Parts: sequence; C-alpha cells; structure tokens
Amino acid sequence: MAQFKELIFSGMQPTGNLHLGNYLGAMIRWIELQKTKDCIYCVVDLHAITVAQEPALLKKAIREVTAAYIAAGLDPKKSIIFNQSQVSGHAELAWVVNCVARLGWLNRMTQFKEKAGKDRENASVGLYAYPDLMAADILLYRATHVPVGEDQKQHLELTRDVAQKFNNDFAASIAENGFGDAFFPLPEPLIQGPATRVMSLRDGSKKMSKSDPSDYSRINLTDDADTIAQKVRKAKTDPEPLPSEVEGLKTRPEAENLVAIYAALTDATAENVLRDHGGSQFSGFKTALVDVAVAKLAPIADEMRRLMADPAHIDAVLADGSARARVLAQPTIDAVKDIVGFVRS
Ligand code: AQP
Repeated sequence: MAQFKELIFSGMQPTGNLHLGNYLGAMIRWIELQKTKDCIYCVVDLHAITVAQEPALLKKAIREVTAAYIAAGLDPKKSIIFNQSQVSGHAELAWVVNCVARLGWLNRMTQFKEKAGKDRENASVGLYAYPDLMAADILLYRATHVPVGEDQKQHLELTRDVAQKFNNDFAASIAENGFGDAFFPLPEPLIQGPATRVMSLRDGSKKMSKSDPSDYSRINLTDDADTIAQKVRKAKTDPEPLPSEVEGLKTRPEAENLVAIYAALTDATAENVLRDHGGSQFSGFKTALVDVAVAKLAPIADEMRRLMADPAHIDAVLADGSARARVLAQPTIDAVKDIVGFVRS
C-alpha cells in the first residue's frame, strides 16, 4: 500500500456561535496536534449554505469562527487556516466524489435524517450531499487524520469508503499516472478525550448544537463569565448526589455530561473527577464547574472580541491561509483529472 505523508485536516461550520461541544469535541485536539503535526483547519462555509443563511450574518460568522480558532490557540503561521469557498478544489473534487459515492451510502447518513426531519422533500440537495463535500474536503489534501467529535464518525466512514472505491475503480489509471497502488489515503478519524459528544445542558439525550433554539442548551465561546455561570446553574440535573464510580453515571445522562465537561476542561478523566467530587450535591459541583469553565473560556471570549474588532486582520489571515491551501490542493485536482480521464488544457 502506498505511503502517505501525515497530514491533519478538520473544519467547523460558520452557522452560528461555536460552543463548548465544538471546543471540547474537536478544537482542543486540534490545538494539541498543531504542536507536532502539519495541520489544515478550515472554516467550512460551503457546508453552511446547505441550510438557508442570511448573507450578512454568514460573513460575520465566518470571521467569528476564524477568530475563535485563533483565540482558542490555533496559530495561523503554523497551521493553515482558511475558508473553504476560497479554494475551488473543494467544489471541484466534490463533484467527482458525487460520482463515486453511492445513493445507498448517503441514504444511511443519520445526520441528514436528523437535520432534514419530517420535511425531507424540502431539504436542499446540498444537505443530502453534505457528506460527499466533507469527503472531498479531506481527500483534496490527501489528509491522513481527521480530529472530530463523535457525531462525525459516520461521515468519516463514508470518506474512507469513497477513497477506497476511487482507488479500486481507477486502479489501472492510478498506476499508469505514477501513483502506485493507491491515490487517496484512507483517512483515520481521531475521536479522543473525555468529551467527544457533549450533550445539551437542557436535555442529556440531545447533542449540544449551534442550531438548538434554546441558548441555555449550550455554552457559546463568546459567553461572558456571568452568562456561563447562569447557564451552568440552570443546567438540568437529577436529585441524587454525584456517584463515586463512573458506573453510577450510566443511567444519569445529565450528570454524566457535566462530569465529562469538567473532566475535559481540567484535562482529567471522569474517574479523577468523581474521586474528587463523588458524593457532592449538584449545587456544589456546579460551582466548581463554573470556576473551571470561566477560567478556560473567558480568556477565549475576550480574545475573540479583540480580534473581531479588526476584521481586516481576520480577512488577511484567511487570504494567506487560502493561498497556501490552494497550492496544496491544485496537484490533487490535476492528478484526479488525469486519473479520471479528463483532457487538461
Ligand atoms: N456536541 C458536540 N460534542 C462534541 N463535538 C461536537 N462537534 C459538534 N458538536 C459537538 C464537533 O465540532 C466539529 C464542528 O462541527 P460543525 O460546526 O461542523 O457542525 P455540527 O457537528 O453540525 O455542529 P452543530 O453545533 O451541531 O452545528 P449545527 O447545529 O449547525 O448542525 C465537528 O468535529 C463535530 O464533531
């Protein structure tokens, strides 16, 4: 099997404020990986328009997500930070992926079912084909590792299926064009840490999400200390004190969620957290949780506000990142055209 250079790729949608789920599920890992690996972090604006967006708000959200990346600790000099629409290879490769992926594969995608809901006939074609665009995002850079939250596992499996099928379908042409026995790597999901699926603060059975109508369901990265405190205090819990063993969280989704959040914010495990807080009432545990959440998140919110006051700087970061991403994307697009059999002029 061909050898591929290790490369990290991931992205977030500018569909509103980033929240604690995005931060703990993915971004914390991105920051860690950046220390030792080559990383590309994208603001996936093409994905955002799979549901209706107000143009002026979309522009603001793209800059805000970029500001969040930088404020949380991503370094635009080291990692490539850019917005997807500025590198045309994403849309170009997505078309080829559309022609490789099978309808049956997309029909199994649970995120589409959840997002389209009962009004499936009225959902955009883009929302349905979203996983193909995501596969193209990753394969465009022939990325080998993709740090994401648990909810993206199925889309990553589809990406691997697309890569495998492309490698098989075009095996002869891949070899003829000098790429050996495989053109695309099969990218590996990196779903790691104590909070790979952060749940809503109002309902422990629902994922924390930007699109939840209740702002009390999530902690936004832009929330100030008072708002964080209010949201944590109002978070749904049950009447029992915290258990001393992880086993005791099994049937208590809200308690399990708050313990996982605490663990992720303090770089600990749920076992450690329960060793310190087992037997506590929620009132006391929530006070401790507010302290760690504010200590971690308030500086990010402050830095985001500072960065958002200078949109020209954010645009310059995106322009620089887009130029660097284009340089990496173009050889893949050229090679895919050769492999598929297009005449390049
Ligand atoms: N609740 C979560 N827990 C852990 N990880 C999460 N992620 C999202 N929500 C959670 C991870 O964050 C990354 C970026 O996600 P996204 O912005 O592309 O979109 P999403 O997964 O659809 O996030 P939302 O908040 O639910 O957005 P809306 O409401 O617009 O659909 C991904 O790595 C994701 O796993």
